Amino acid sequence: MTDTQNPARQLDLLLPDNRPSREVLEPGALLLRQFATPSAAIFLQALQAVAQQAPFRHMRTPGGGCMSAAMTSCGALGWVSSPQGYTYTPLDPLDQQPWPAMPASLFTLAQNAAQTAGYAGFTPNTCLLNCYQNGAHMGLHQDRDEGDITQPVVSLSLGRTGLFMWGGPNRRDRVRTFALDHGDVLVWGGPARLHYHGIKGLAPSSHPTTGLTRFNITFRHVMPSS
Ligand code: MD3
Ligand code: FE
Repeated sequence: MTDTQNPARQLDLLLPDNRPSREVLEPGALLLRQFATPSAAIFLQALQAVAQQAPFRHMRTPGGGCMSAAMTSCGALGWVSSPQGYTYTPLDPLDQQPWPAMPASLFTLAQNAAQTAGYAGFTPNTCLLNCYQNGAHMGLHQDRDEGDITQPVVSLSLGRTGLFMWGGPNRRDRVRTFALDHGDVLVWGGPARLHYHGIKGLAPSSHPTTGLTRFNITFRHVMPSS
């Protein structure tokens, strides 16, 4: 296939030899554009299977509000927000059943991405699935409920483009915004693991498969006692 026939090349998403691009955002943070695109349909199927067992829901927040992104989890532990705070639980509070198992396709993708970024032996035991519709966003925050920050966080974006905000170790640090597209994978570890980040909103676009919806799947290793 020539470059002009390859849609990914036309968008400069692949390197000249057709490998996905890698962008070092800063030490410990790597953006693997299009890393998951070849198998994206499989990952969307896995997401749907999880959501069939543990539906997306808008969780309440300690501040008295409600998350504008709908969420669910899979794996041994699931992330839960409630008026009492943020925590990881072995049971889905909606039905008191264990969270769905992490689909092997997703576990393997996360492990491969981590390995590519230099984190061998990533063993995520929790996977948070976020669903963004028109108007949804996620304010600047740190991910620090895991108890183990020696392992990285891996995130997979699927569907409509999201506008990602990426700051520094302090809330007041300068924030950069960039687009996360279908198939893009981020790996954050080391010094970048506790940086502030969020989702400003969705791009004025739609995706051939998911329409106006954006999904994000994050993989983490949580200390079960935390
Ligand atoms: C940087 N999700 O679920 S993914 C989250 O697109 C979350 O739904 C966003 O932030 C989303 O907590 C952003 C990219 C991401 C995820 C985790 C990180 C960036 C990160 C953890 C530490 C530093
Ligand atoms: Fe986060």
